[in-house]
Amino acid sequence: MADAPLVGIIMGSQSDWPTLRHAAEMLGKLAIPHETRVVSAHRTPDRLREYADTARERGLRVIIAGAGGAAHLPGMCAAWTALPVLGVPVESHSLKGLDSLLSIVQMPAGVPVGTLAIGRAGAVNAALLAAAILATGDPSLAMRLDALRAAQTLAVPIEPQEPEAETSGAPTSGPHDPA
Ligand code: RP5
Repeated sequence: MADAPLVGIIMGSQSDWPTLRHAAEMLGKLAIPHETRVVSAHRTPDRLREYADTARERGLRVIIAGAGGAAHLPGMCAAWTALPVLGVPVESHSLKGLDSLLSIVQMPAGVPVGTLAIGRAGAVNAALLAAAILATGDPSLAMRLDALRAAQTLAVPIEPQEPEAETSGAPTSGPHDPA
């Protein structure tokens, strides 16, 4: 039987998956059990309440919530659970994710959401931050995280390489990938 998920990845729409899948991939690399769900603050408010309200008793320790535009999902999730909620602003078509970022980051005092960068970088870093939170009580995971960081360091070339000569061992594929 698969291990019970420790991290829940929720997203406001199926259209957010190309961004949030990067969080799932990083959790997979670190062998952290996780689950993925489409949960919309606006379109499925009851699903959100049920998800967040039962998250702790189901064994989740951290929630990664990604949404775009009027991105209320992370904040409303944090309203229903005291688990750490990490918000990923999804890049929107009209405002390039600035709307998502501002919707997620400006929480009122008392209901925190740890807000990451817009898009793919934010999704990857949300997974790494979730791993760091879990690693405070899991020495084996702490070692896996250290090993990943060491491999990432080794993969940074001293001199810039021509594109065809590049070999990427780092968890990110490039600074300009907006997804
Ligand atoms: C938000 O609206 C979602 O998180 C998504 O980023 C955005 C657009 O959703 P769709 O219209 O593509 O379903 O709620």
